[in-house]
Amino acid sequence: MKETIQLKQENLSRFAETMVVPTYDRSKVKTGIVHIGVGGFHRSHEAYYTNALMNETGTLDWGICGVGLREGDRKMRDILKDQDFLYTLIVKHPDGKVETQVMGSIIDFMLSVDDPMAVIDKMANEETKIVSLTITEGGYNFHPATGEFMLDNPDVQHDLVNPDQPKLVFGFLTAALKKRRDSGLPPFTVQSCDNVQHNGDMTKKMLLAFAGKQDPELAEWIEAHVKFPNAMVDRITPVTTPDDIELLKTDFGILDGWPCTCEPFCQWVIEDNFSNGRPEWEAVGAQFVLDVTPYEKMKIRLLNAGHSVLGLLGSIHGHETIDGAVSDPLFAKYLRAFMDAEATPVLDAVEGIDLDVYKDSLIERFSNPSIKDGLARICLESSAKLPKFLIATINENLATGGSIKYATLVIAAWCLYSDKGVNRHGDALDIVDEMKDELRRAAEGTGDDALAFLRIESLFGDLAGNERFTTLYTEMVNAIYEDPDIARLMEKSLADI
Ligand code: CS2
Repeated sequence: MKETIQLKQENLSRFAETMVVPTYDRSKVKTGIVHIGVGGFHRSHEAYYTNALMNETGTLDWGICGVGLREGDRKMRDILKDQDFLYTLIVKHPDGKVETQVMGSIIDFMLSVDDPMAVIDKMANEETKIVSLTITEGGYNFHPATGEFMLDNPDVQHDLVNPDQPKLVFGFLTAALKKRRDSGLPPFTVQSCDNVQHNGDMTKKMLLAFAGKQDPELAEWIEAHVKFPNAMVDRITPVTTPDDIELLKTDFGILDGWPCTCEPFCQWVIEDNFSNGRPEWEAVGAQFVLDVTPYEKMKIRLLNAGHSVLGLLGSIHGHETIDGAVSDPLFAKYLRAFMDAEATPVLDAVEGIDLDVYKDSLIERFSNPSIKDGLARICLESSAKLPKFLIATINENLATGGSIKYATLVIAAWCLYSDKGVNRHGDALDIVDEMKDELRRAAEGTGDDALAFLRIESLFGDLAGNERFTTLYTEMVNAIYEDPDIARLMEKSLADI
């Protein structure tokens, strides 16, 4: 049996023969970036680009200090700390080929629940030039239907009166920016890496709403000086499994407590709009552009929405993974029909991108049998995702008279999924959603009032008042409650002219 070695800085040279490891001197790396939300995606994307930049150009100014805002981040912090913040990136190709590489760009990790002031100080440190975020769609605290900051969130109320002990991201950013302003330092850039359309503009709007309540003068300074680049981020990153840990052990002799797996494809399109310098990520494949709007809309409305279409319909049908769902010819056909007939007509042209080729490439990526992206991950926090991924497309098609049937069936399926929590065979589904109880309560009313689910105004806006939508939805939701054989309804939608 192969000897197994713990992943750690002092052991790095022992891996160098079997695997690509950082070639830069990690002890000399400065913390240019403080990143909030170190999960799989940050580790396969921003940390990956930054590691590549340090390896290829030798620049050492942009090391990353991770920050976890929740108690739930402790496990990742503890595991990474034990291995000097090193981790293995396992890139899985469709033909079964596996590429592994040790990432060294994260050089520290703090938990704000242990010491919020230390996190504020780190952000306020002169060396920090960027505070980047992957806090998920829900972390931005905007009202899904109106897009306004939700001041009544109890944690926001807490943060407004406890500037030194914040819980949420906006409290930390405000406190750190205040420190910088008061000590005459230039502000950091606030860089969102989440799948939110206009993620930079949205972050700015939310931060200004919070800071404006706490310290209006500071809010004016933030508005005038802090930059919030918009960006489109993309790399499919499934949840790490025990098999991934085992693979490293048996095939490579590495003990890594929390590796990160992802697909080979990787894209980052960033608006070149920074307050205080930036890494040359373009040297390692990122694109800097003047306007990312068309890219982000294309990605969210095709890739992320496509995932949700497969995720919700597939969960009810009994599929477990994206590749499993898309290898089912009916699901593949349905996905393409949704993309062609509903998502594409409301997209803007993207210079240099052929949308048909883009859609083909998405289906190819979804088909990667090595990725095994679980539908449970895709359906996680659907209430924070669907308003922007899917409901926005329905609304735009309602305005133009375009097709809505494919997306409407997904909403009807979401109602059944939220109500019953089982697939069509009666097996329990693992539903994780901040709004889980509210969704279930509303969905439960469907028997008496077919539109009960749609009456959650914060998600659906005034869709319950749109006759064209409600007629179709009522027909579909009644049919699905009568018989949850979703395939039959998908076939019917595909057959209807
Ligand atoms: C997924 C995304 O969370 C989701 O619903 O669609 O995590 C998706 O895999 C990434 O955005 C890919 O870039």
